Parts: sequence; structure tokens; C-alpha cells
Amino acid sequence: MKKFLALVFVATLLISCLSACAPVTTPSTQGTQPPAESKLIRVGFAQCKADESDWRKANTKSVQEALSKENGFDLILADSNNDAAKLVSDVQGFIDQEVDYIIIAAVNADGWDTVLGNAKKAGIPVILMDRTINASEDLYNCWLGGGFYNEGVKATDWMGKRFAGGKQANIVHLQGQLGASAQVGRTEALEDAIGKNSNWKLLAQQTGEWSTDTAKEIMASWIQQYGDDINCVYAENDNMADGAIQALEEAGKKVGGDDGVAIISFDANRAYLQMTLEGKINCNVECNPLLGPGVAALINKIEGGGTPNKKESVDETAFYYDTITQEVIDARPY
Ligand code: GYE
Repeated sequence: MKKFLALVFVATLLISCLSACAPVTTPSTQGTQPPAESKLIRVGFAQCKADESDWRKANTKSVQEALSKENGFDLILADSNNDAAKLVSDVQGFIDQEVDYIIIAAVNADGWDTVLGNAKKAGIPVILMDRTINASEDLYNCWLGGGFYNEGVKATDWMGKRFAGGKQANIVHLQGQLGASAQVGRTEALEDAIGKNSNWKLLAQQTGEWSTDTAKEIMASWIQQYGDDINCVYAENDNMADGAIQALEEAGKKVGGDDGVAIISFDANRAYLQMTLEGKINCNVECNPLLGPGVAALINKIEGGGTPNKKESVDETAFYYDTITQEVIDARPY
């Protein structure tokens, strides 16, 4: 018995010594050390204007979070402040820095052939994010974004119900920055629908530059000019829809709901879905800004020797004042 107890004591002593020497590994440290700086994938991100709108801020944040050092990237952001020429020179700058990849959110759809030709010669893959461009498809590896024309169709389909039975629609149209593919697609959808509906009339059309303040000023002048004739505002993003609503309410006009000036918006940022729930925005068409994870996946696919599809669009829906709920809004990621 004494021998048995002695063996147990020695074994216990031995085990406690071994465990004291074992390296301390906590789940939080295993395998999450960022790669060495030299192993990071260097990505140049040419953003049109990082603080252009609520949508754009969410988009920039999504890319920065997805392409973090912890995820194996060294992200370099260039902000063109919506200057199309500067954005092109930002891209050329990335080529000169010999980055591994270039991401572009284009200010303007035109003017890309030369610089993308330079990227191709330098062997740097280019991913278009959000905005499409007018250039040969062999000048970029892939595009990831929303379907702007189809977003417009969702909006005009709702307008068709609002102005059914030949009810007169007198529309004012706040466009995004002219030449941006989001503006081009959403405008084309409205203009096509106006051509198909003889009871729809376009009273006025002007770019509000995606901006709340600019849209408010324009809307105030349209109220002076057209007064109560206006019964529909087609605003190509949430910020401009908000500006139009502010101008209408300051002029004492009823907005949204079943019988106010119908308000169409795009982006579906959470704050503006709240306005949809309040009935101020009638139809808000989603355009998902959270494209960072998709871009990171495309880069990793190319790194792994894969070939992404030339176009990868994201699923989108629309929200309506008479069906949206607080639960839907609370569950939204942005
Ligand atoms: O609708 C607007 C942003 O390109 C989809 O640009 C994007 C548009 C979006 O500033 O708010």
C-alpha cells in the first residue's frame, strides 16, 4: 500500500511539472497572428469620395474592415473627392507603386482605357467595385456591385401601382452625380418607364450630386416653380430624398403616406428605412454598400489561381412604407 501511495505522489508531481512548462495557448492567439508585413497582399483602393453619402461611408468602412492586416492585406486608400481626373491619376499612382491589386469605385464611367491598359501591362489585376465603367472587359478582372437599372425598375414598378388607373404622375427627378453608373442606370429606368406611361410627366430633372443640401436647394426652387403640381419625387439616393423631404415639409407640403407627395429613394440605409417606416419615404430600393467581403473573396480567389466571373452582382430588394416593420430595420446590417 505504501509503495502504491509513493507511486501516486511521484506521478502527480511529474504531471504538475509538465503542465507548468506547457506553452499557454489561448484560443484567441492560435492562428490569428497577422502575416508578416512582407506576406501581406498590397491593395490600392481608388475610392470616388469616401464621405460622399451614408452609402459611401458604409462602403468605405466595409472595404477597410474586410481588407485588414489581420486578414492578410495592406490596404492603401486614395480618395478622389469625386474628381474623375484625380481618380484616374490615383490608379496610375498605384501602378507606379507596383501594388498587387487595384480596386476602383469610379466617379465617371468614361476615361479608363489608358490607365487600365497600363495596369494590364504591369500585370496588376483590377477589380471594379460598385460602379461600372465604359471600357473593354479585358481591361479589368471583374466587377462587383448592384444592378442600377434593375433598382430603377423596382422603383418604377411601385410608381406604376401608385399612379394606376391613369392617375396623373407629375415627377421631379433628383439625379446622382452625372456620369456615375448608378446615376446612369437609375435615370435610364425612369426615362424608359416615362416613355411607357402616357399619364406620367417629367416636370424637372437635375443632379443633386448625391447631397442632402444640394437636393434641398433644388427642391425648394421646384416647389416655387411647380407648387402643388408635384406629386412624385424620384431621388437617386437617400441623402437627396432627405433633402427633398426637408424642402417639401418646410413649404408645408404633405409628404409620403397614402396621399402625400410620393417619395422614391435608393440605398436603403437604416436611418432612411426609419423614415420609410414613418411613411415619409414611400419606396426605398436597396443598394448594398457592404462589398468589402466580396472584394476580399475575389482577391483570394485570384491569389489561389481561380478566375472570378466577369460580373458579380449582389442580391437587392426594396422596402415600402406600408409593409416595412421595425424588426426588418433592426435586423439590417447598415
Ligand atoms: O447610391 C450613392 C453613392 O454608387 C451605388 O453612390 C453608389 C451610389 C449610391 O454615393 O449614395
